[in-house]
Parts: sequence; structure tokens; C-alpha cells
Amino acid sequence: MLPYSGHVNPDPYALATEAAEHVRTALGIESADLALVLGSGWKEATDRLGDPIGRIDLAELPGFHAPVVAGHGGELIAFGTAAGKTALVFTGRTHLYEGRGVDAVVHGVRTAAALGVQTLVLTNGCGGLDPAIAPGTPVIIRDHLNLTGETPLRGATFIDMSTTWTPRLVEVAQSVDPTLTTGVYVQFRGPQYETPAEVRMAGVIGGTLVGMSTTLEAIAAREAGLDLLGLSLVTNAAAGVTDAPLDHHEVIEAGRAAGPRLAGLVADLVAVL
Ligand code: 8IG
Repeated sequence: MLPYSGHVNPDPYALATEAAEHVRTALGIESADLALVLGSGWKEATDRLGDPIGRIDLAELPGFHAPVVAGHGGELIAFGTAAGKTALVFTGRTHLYEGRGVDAVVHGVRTAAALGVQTLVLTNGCGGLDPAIAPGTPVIIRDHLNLTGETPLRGATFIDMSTTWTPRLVEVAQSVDPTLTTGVYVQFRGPQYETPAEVRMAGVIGGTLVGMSTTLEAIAAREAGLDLLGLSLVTNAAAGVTDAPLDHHEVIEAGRAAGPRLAGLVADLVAVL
């Protein structure tokens, strides 16, 4: 097989079908019901999902790549849920700033859809605009702003985005943890963090959370007809919100400290999704 470059593959959907076939063989499953993508700080979220049915390094699957950033994982792990469903967990993702193109960014979503997944949970680590939200607090994504200038769609593909973040799943998440608030996630291209002026802009246009992932995957998920739940872990105050400078290691530490809460939240969610 030729090495894959996200920029030149003429049929990313066929590549996702191919990856799905590898997953079936490698994990011994026929299909899956839910999929979760774990972002920065969400690594421990699998801790309470029980024993995996199977696992595979993403780098071994067609179209996937090894993670480039410390703190980002790179496995696909399958679990059986308490409700008798099959859940797939991607412990890492490809980011737009890695330069592999948008198809590489949404390949996991398309692969999950090719495996029959109906419900997708996208998680990430982000900066928070509200200084009252302490680092280590998860927030439900209720809507988003895609400021990347990119889209995974090609041609005149007019996808309805009015209920992208499935309202019913927002309610499910709040019933699992009534302390969860909701936010509007703004995706910047990265990899640099925002300037204080960019963070103020994000607030003026309706954003409450800033990050470098998730919205392109959300578009691909809507194209595939998936129900979608988003959870952002606020790992730091966005630039200019407090006096603290942004530091990648602090971001990782905030995630580590939140680990047990996130593991409980994800386990409770997976049991009812
Ligand atoms: I974790 O403050 C994390 N990811 N763009 N800004 C952006 N991405 C982030 C941030 C942040 N924190």
C-alpha cells in the first residue's frame, strides 16, 4: 500500500471504510454503537470503563497517524458498555495544525461512522473565557464557532448545522452531572495560543471556550448523521483572562488533577448513551 498523505487522497470515505475493516479484524467486532474521542486532559477517562474488548495503535490503521504532542494518546480501544453496547475510544486525534489536511483530522469520525457508530462524544482541553470556571472543570459544548477557515465537506454539500450538538445529549449529560454548565467552543487554527485581543474577539462573537480541535470533526459527524455530545475540559484561563501565562505543562497538569472526575463522568455517560 502506498503511504497516505491527507492532502492527496481522492476518496477519504473509502479510506475510512478500509480502516473500519481493519478495526473489525483487529478488535474482533462487527460494528460499534458509540465512539469517544479523547482530547488533552481526558487520558484517564477510560479508567472506569472496565476491561477492553480489544485495542490497537492508531498508527497501524489506514489513514491514521501517531500523535505528535506529549499528553496526546494514540490508540483505539473497544469496550462493552453496561447497556450492552460497543464503545470505541480514540485516545488521541490528529489536529489541523499538524499540517496533514482536514481529511486526516476527521478520519476517526468517518471511520467510526463506517463501523455503524450512531453517537459520538468529542472531548477536548481548552481555554476558558469565564474566570469563574476553575481549571480542571468540564463544560458541555452547546454550540461552536469554526474560525479555521476549513471544512471537511467538498463541493455544494449543504449540511444543516442548527442542531449540531444534539440537544437531547446535552440534557443527558446534565442529568448525569447536574453541576455541568454549557459553553460555546471556538476553534482557532493554532498551534499558537491566542493573543488577549483574539480571546476578547472570541467573547464578543459569542464564544466562551477556545481551543484547536473539535469543530471540523463536528461538521464531519453531522455529515455522517451522527448524534453528537461535546465535553470541553477547561485546563487554563484563556490568554488575558488572568495574569497567568499559558504553559503546555500546566495544561497537562490540570488534566491530570481532573482525571478521576472525568473518568467518573465518562463512565456514567457511557452507561446511558
Ligand atoms: I488545553 O487556551 C488548551 N488548548 N486555542 N487556547 C487554545 N487551545 C487550547 C487552550 C487555549 N488551552
